[in-house]
Amino acid sequence: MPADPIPAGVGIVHLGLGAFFRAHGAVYVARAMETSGGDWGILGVSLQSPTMRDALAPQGFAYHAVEQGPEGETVRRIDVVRQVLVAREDPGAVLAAMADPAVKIVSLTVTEKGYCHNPATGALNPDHPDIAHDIAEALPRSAPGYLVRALEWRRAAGLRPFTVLCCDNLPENGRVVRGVVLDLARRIDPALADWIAAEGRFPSTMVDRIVPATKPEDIARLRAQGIEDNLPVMHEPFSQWVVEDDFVEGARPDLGAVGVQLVEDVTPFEHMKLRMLNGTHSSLAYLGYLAGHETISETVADPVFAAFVQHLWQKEIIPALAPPPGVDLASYADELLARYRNPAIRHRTWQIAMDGSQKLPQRLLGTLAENAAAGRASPGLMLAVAGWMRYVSGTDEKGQPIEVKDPLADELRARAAEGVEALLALRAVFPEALAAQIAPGVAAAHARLMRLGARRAAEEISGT
Ligand code: CS2
Repeated sequence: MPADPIPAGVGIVHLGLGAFFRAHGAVYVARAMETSGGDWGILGVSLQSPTMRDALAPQGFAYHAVEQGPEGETVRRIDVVRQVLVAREDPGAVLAAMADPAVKIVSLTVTEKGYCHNPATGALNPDHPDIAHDIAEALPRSAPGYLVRALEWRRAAGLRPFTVLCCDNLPENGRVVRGVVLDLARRIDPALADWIAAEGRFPSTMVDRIVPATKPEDIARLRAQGIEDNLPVMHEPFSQWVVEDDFVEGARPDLGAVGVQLVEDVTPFEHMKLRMLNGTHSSLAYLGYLAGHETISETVADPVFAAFVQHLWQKEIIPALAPPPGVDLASYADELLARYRNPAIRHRTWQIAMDGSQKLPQRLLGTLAENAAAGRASPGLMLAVAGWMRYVSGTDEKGQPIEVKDPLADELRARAAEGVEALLALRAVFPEALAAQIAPGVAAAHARLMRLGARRAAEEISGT
């Protein structure tokens, strides 16, 4: 079966080798190997583009992770990636690597849209063109397709499955991936689905580190210090990884030795992080962008938005959350604001604004639904949703075009032209009952936003 043996020492295949995993999971794995050993080298896979492989191959797949704190930078060389494959060029080689007996874990950061699911329900979208392809053809295109076909190879070879370790910002991410994989497997071979259901492991994880896209000036700054790197990663000092300790045969790096929190139930951590961090990140991204702010640190340096984000936490988000064991949510919010303020991190509002249709449900709409059920007002979250609606219309407050990146961008623009109701009728994002509940509030927030602009509308809410 496997045509080319994988490099020695590989124990993990990672799908979607982007900046985030290189600055987060890969750093933990490298430190765990330094501390406790083990064959946990990483074979990275890019599903589409050869950029990562072409940048890293000439430097033996090692790269630099640059910690950017308010007081300066610390550079660390990470040498844990052993090879990078480009799935589109050679899907068979990727399946062979995933089916190699040495591989115990397949981790993923393929972004929210990479799971080909319905963001509002979490279920597989069988009409997704890549999923339709992957049901019919043995060589897949989608991330769920790679997981299912590689598991099929392993079953045929009499191997145990690998652990699927999702590292994307989805609520109960392990359960979402398990559901998507089982649904796809059942459409291909029900016996395969039964085997995965019985033998497979899909621990949920909460991942956190702010990792803005690497800019040409970052590469030039390192070069000026004598460090040559085609594609380093920039990240903040903070890092957190909470993982459900549920791996096939218990096989994993010694993550506990390097600060990963291994827990039985990750759900309260995920809810806290997705709603408090990502929820306010998206709110600040849409409203901050519309107000003319380029980065998150610029946005919260504006006192109006600093007050607005604190209003969101204190009045609208924290009241709907159950804190994880041992966590004080008010202190967590203070820490988040300090992280957002870090001026060394230039995280563009435009970058975070991407793929809103895939992000809104878990970041904003869950809180909105719970507040509505509890009779709590959510004027700030309604304004954030209205900000997204104005953003996806493709025109900013000065009449300038916005480059909207979203898998549904065309549909969003068309609906935005029709108005708030047409956007609320998009069932991939807004469940019917929630849409009805929030319609008056979002319409009013949208009207204020159009009349006052994002900054003054935010100011009105937090009373600054
Ligand atoms: C951000 C996240 O781009 C985005 O949508 O909200 O990437 C965020 O920086 C990370 O989740 C932080 O852990």
